Order: sequence, then structure tokens, then C-alpha cells
Amino acid sequence: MQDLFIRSLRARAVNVPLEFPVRTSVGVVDTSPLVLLDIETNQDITGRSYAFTYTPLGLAPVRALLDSLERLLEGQLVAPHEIEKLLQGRFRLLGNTGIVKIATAAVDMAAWDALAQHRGVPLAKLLGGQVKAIPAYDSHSMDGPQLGPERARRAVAQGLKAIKIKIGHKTLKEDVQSVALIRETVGDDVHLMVDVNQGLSVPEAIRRGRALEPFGLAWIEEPTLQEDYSGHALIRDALKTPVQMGENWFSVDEMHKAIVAGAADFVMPDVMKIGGVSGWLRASALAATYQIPMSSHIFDEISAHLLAVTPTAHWLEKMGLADPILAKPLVYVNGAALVPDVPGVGIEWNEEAVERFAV
Ligand code: SMN
Ligand code: MG
Repeated sequence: MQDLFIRSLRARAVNVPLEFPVRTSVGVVDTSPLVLLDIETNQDITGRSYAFTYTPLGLAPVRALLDSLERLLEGQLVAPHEIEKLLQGRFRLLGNTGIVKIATAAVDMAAWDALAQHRGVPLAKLLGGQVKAIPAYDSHSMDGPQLGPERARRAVAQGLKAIKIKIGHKTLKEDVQSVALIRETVGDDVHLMVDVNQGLSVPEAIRRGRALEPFGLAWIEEPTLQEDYSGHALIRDALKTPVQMGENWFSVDEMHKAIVAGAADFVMPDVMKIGGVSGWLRASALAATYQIPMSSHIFDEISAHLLAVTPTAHWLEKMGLADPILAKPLVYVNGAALVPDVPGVGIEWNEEAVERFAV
């Protein structure tokens, strides 16, 4: 089998409309700003991935950084661990975090996609796993008393067995009302998670977490500032509801520090921020060492493959932020994501939509 080499990179920015804005306690994400990466190779294989930049302000810098990497990566063997080493070395002084981590993680994800395609197997199989169904939860927002129950009913009708809503309203009363309404809508058999998106102080998170205990929540996510590991540990000690965090870790080292600080009962690294597939594999090994349930954060498609090889796999987050520009969005059946049984990750662009939403 002839080796696979990088020939060129192509980064395109799109700003995709969302059916439902992501309303969080610390701001609204009302579109899905994505940088799409194609890694062309010396064979008829293209590795694909996307970066999610949370705000359109992040599109230009991430795209520019990817464009600047082309000369460095041209001719490189598609060996993700070697590429990661090369890029981490190049950015050691600038810092392998933030926008740099986002761009280099996109390269990592696309390189693994290309490698799996080259071997003719789904990424999950290349990593030693199997294509399977991964339990998923539908991720909603601070949707209010009309849309909230409507989305919950729709999710249950689609077969989802778990739903996450966002809280962190101005008052405890509003948070309790919001959770009570969704619990009443879906009943006690549906798992219900809440996500505070860092919006509460430690004492307020404890006060509200205690008020929400009667609703049997599956987890309370990022109850306070994500970098406050000791604060998370205080909240965790004070509540019966499990504490969840991890989407904002920019390295496995940060994950380790949080675990050692006793910050959370569950972990949910973001495959982009944690360092792509290569970062995820190290994170999943760490979670397994500490026997901590590990869930994904957005990036539905590649997360399905990765949770198939995560020893303490917990839940996949169903959010579909890239769906409008994908030719084949991830398929969910009976509340579970089906790992696509195709070579690679299974990401193909809907080029008409990419053009329509191009920035
Ligand atoms: C989230 C996801 C996407 C954009 C903003 C916030 C959220 C989650 O923290 O966990 O889904
Ligand atoms: Mg979250």
C-alpha cells in the first residue's frame, strides 16, 4: 500500500444559520461559525474536518492560521502523531492553546479521517473499535416556557432518552421553574441534564443545585467558571447531583489537573479543544485510569467514532451544529447515534450549502 502524503490544505469559512440559537447564561450563539478543512493528498483521498469558532470573530484568524500551515505540511506523511509533534514543536513558544489549538486540532482530525479512508475502514475500526450505536442526548438551550417543552416533546418523539437544557437564569426561581417544566413534560424516565455554562458563583451554584435535587438531574454542567477547579470541587462536595465539565479544557494536562482537584464526577472533553483525535485518545485513557464516565461535546460525527473506542464512554451530545453543510448528517435511531460504516469519519460537504453560507 503506497504511503499517503499531504499535497495541500483548503480552509473555508462558513456562518451557518441555526434552527435554534444556543442560548446560554453567558451569551447567545445565534449562528454556527465553522472553518471547513480539506487536506488533499497524493492519492484520491481528501481528509475532512471542521473547527467550530463559537463567534464569527473567530473565523478569519482560524482560517488564516490554517492557510499559513500549508507550506509547513506540504509533503508530510499522513501520520497524525508525527504531524502533532511537528505542530506542537512549531507553536511551543506561541502556545498550543486557543486559536492555535483549534487550528492544529482541525489538522489532526482531518489527517485521521484521511488515514482511515486510506485504510478503507471507519475511524472507529482503525482505532480498534466497532461501528455501533452510541447513546445520545438532545442538547437544548434556555428555550423558555413555550419552545422548551416543544423541543423536549419533539426529542422524545424522535426516540431520545436524554435531554440537556441550559440554566443560569437571573433567579433561582426561574431555574427551578424551567427544570420543573421540562421534567413534567418528559416524565421521570428521560435522563435530564442541565448546563450552567459557567454562569454562577460557587455559593449560588450550591444554592441552586440543592434546589434542583428533587428533579433527579443526571448532571449539572460547568456550574461555575470552568478554570475554577477547586470551586467545582466545593460544588461537587455540596451536591448529590453529579458535576460535569470539560468542554473548555485546551489540553489533557488541564483535564488531569481538574481530575486531581476533584472538580467533577463526569468529564466531557471537546474533541477540537482537547487536541483532535490524538488528544481525545489520551484523554480517554486518562478517564479510564480514573474510571470517570466520559461524554462528548458537540462535533457529533467524529465523536461517535471516538466514543466507540472510549473505555468509559458515557453520552454523545446531539447538537448538529454542522448539519446544514453536511451531505450526510449523523444518523440517530432510538436515541442513539449510529457510527457510519464508511471509510474515514464520513464527513462530506454539501457544497451548495457551503457556497450559500460562505463568509
Ligand atoms: C455549548 C455548545 C455549543 C455552543 C455553546 C455552548 C454548551 C454545550 O456548552 O455543552 O452544548
Ligand atoms: Mg456545555
